Amino acid sequence: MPDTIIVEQSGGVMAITLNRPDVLNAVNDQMAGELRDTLRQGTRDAAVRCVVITGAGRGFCSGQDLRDRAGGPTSYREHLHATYNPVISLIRTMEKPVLAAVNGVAAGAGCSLALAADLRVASERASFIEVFSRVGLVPDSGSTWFLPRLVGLGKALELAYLAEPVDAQEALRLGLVNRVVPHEDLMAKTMDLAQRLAAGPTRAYGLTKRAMTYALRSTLEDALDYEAHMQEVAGRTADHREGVTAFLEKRQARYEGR
Ligand code: T3D
Repeated sequence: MPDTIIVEQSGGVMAITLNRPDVLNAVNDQMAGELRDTLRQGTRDAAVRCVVITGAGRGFCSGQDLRDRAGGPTSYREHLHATYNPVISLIRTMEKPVLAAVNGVAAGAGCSLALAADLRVASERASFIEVFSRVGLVPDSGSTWFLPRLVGLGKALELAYLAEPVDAQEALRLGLVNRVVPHEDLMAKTMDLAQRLAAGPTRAYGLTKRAMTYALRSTLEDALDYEAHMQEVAGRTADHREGVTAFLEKRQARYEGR
């Protein structure tokens, strides 16, 4: 049983709450391990059709627990490979929608964690800080990959150099988040969206995620080829047959994610 995170599963949605509120959900090695194992389980479990990540208390996640960094040199390369990188890779390779419900500050690797999700729903109280340079570090846990893709290189470098907070409305304007909602509605609105996605053609969503990730590093020709391959797979799913049948019968489709 994890104790740095809370995991709840219902109606096809796995909700993960980072649960170290006294330190704004700073990540220690135990939390990174529990998050990795839970995401692995969510990847494998066919009953999980959408994942939501949020934080307990007033923060989303303040990144690395700096109290574990008071003792002097450590190999950050090894630490990142062992802790954050598997978490980020699982989120990006999991063929199911992953949502971040950003309830408060998302800083450092906590900001990267939010950016790794497919969609971000932000509370009006959310903020994003590429805080790394404040402690003399480089953006990690995927921020160098996500940020320029989401906001463009110039803005990404500005956010990384200056390490100033971006509030929810500015994040929406920049394309860092998909939606901003009143704080008290955050979980209800995010869970509504998660349930809607979990009831959708989740095999097709997974293949869409794979195809778009592939397209980010390919030529148009290769992307067209890969799309055709993904469509071949989607075209053979029960959900595709159900979608076409439901259209012809003029009724709502009932997707099962297979
Ligand atoms: O290790 C490696 O492998 C390298 C990887 C690095 C990845 C990274 O994430 S590096 C970046 C690490 N994170 C930070 O540098 C952020 C540190 N936190 C802050 O700058 C601020 O807390 C915030 C801007 C996020 C929020 O500020 P504010 O004023 O809203 O809250 P606060 O008062 O600073 O924090 C509340 C409490 O949480 C406070 O404890 P206290 O005084 O009530 O006992 C604070 O010390 C604690 N806290 C916040 N963030 C962290 C933390 N404790 C440990 N580690 C933290 N990251």
